[in-house]
Amino acid sequence: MLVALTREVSPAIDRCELTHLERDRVDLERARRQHGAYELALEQLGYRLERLPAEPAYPDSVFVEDVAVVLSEVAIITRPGARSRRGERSTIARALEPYRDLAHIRSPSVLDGGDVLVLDREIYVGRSTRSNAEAVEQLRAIVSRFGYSVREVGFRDCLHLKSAVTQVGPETVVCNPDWVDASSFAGVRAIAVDPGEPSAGNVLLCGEVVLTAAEHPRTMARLEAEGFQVRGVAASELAKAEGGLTCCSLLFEGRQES
Ligand code: CIR
Repeated sequence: MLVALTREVSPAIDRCELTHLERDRVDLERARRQHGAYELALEQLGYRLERLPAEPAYPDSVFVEDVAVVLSEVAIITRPGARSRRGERSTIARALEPYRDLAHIRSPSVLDGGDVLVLDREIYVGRSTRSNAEAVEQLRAIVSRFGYSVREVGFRDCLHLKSAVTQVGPETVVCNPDWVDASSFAGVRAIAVDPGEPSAGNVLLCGEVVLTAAEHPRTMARLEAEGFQVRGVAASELAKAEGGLTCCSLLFEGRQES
């Protein structure tokens, strides 16, 4: 059973953290509608939705990806780089506990899940305002026993590593070459975003289907031309909060601990 863990958009989303964007009012109702359509798409793609209630005290709590990294062997609860987001962890940990052993990133480390790109047994961590070198070490100590390698990757001009690059298929990523150097990913083919769609490097791979933001039609066409099955969902409101498609869910195989 595949699970998609999501959380409703917080009524306080207008007070979200912003790093690279100017504040632009988020229409809460529209954000909720778009988020609901995203959840529906995940259900139609075979995921059982586990939806946490909105957290009025945590403006960015819809972006559940940043708070955990779920591998098949273990779920790592992160220590988000933004202080305002650290209170999001307890509810995510509780939701993941039935499915995985939990490990925790501890102070002085900070890590946002948006900086963690897992490609098979290689885990790439973007060094950012949200994720530091100590976190790379802690993550390595947690996952190396399961056969994962952890590598640090540089990037620029966007919030998270996965704002710039995400997986679209076996050994293939889509990326914005202005934000990340694709040669950082050994043995991986990189498809560049359309230059007019700088944020299009954040897509969500759901089995064989690549979920993309409908606002990026030219990159969608590029991916289709490369033979990928692509589905678009509107994601413009949460993009004002610097969130993309990966940010709004944690996807995993939902075997229960016995
Ligand atoms: C933040 O700055 O933390 C939120 N406003 C956006 C987080 C987006 N998450 C992600 O890219 N993984």
